[in-house]
Amino acid sequence: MEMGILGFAKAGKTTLFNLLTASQRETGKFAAPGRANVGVATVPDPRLEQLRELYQPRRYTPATVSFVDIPGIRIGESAESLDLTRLRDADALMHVVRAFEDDEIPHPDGGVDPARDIEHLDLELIVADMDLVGRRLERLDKTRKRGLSRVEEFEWRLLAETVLPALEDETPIRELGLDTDQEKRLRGFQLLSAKPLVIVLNVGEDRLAEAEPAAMGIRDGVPAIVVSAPIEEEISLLDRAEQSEFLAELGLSEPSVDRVIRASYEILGLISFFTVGEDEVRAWTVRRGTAARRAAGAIHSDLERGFIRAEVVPWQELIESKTLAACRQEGLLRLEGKDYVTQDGDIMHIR
Ligand SMILES: Nc1nc2c(ncn2[C@@H]2O[C@H](COP(=O)(O)OP(=O)(O)OP(=O)(O)O)[C@@H](O)[C@H]2O)c(=O)[nH]1
Ligand SMILES: [Mg+2]
Repeated sequence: MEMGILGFAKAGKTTLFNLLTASQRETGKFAAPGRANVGVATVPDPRLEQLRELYQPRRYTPATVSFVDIPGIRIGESAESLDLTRLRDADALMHVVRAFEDDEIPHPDGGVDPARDIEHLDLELIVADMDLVGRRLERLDKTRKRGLSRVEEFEWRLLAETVLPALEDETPIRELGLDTDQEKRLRGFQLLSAKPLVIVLNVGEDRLAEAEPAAMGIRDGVPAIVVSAPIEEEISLLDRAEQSEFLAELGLSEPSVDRVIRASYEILGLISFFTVGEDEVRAWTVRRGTAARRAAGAIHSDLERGFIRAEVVPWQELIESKTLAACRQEGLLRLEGKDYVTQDGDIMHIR
């Protein structure tokens, strides 16, 4: 699962990408078109850290999430821009919005205006989708004269009667509440406005506390997170004790990049289950709603094939009881079959 970072030029996308993925890609230059940065972020998880303390394992393996960072898109050029193509493979999108003032770094579109950029980017995604849907409809219209198959007819109706009118009305597809069949039909087109979206406002150091995403015309259902890239950079250089002190001074309970990573994980529809032992304490990533047997496949395909039952206990109960044996004795360890829906924070032992 991959999160696509996009936005207009000089918003701080690559700076944020570096912080998220502990990379050192070049920032500040106009990134060459077509060049994308790809990296992996560790998902911070206090639950897993508590389990590490309990087990003191030889190996500790948190969940990860992938990010791809593309050069800033140019207003009005989305449909032709090669770089947007790179985002079609992403499972969700993150719009990094410039909200910091800096005279040395000119905003490519005049003054700094987050609300305008948010509206423009929503529109760029819609225009790119309209282009694609329009071309597909043209082709279907031609075939239509000879008669469409049932599947093609379903697709034609969906595109012509639901999707295109919505886009023309400037409504992103993610807001249409499509049913599973419709979503499946559209999946192949990888429409950008259909992907879940998170907004990250990159504000100046002095404005971290007072930034107000609510006033910025962010569409309903789109989560927004405020970060300040320079502050996050400073935080990342401190050791843990200094970090918490510094964060407390800023009135934050954790680094904002941690929240960005977690929000990404969440919007991708991912949850973690854990396996524990002296050898390894580890988080495994599955989609929300995954049945136990499929979840076992995340660990190893043999476990999926040979799945009989899973022993399951919520992580808090293991922390309280200290050992799986104690959980078993207290009757907290449940035996679940292949159709059990894996819950976020489950400790699983597959048999
Ligand atoms: N003052 C200030 N400068 C920032 C902040 N965030 C990023 N910058 C600077 O802004 C410049 C552009 O940052 P990048 O991360 O390269 O921006 P980008 O969005 O990746 O730009 P493109 O890839 O060209 O679209 C760099 O010089 C950063 O150091 C911020 O919060 N405050
Ligand atoms: Mg960049």
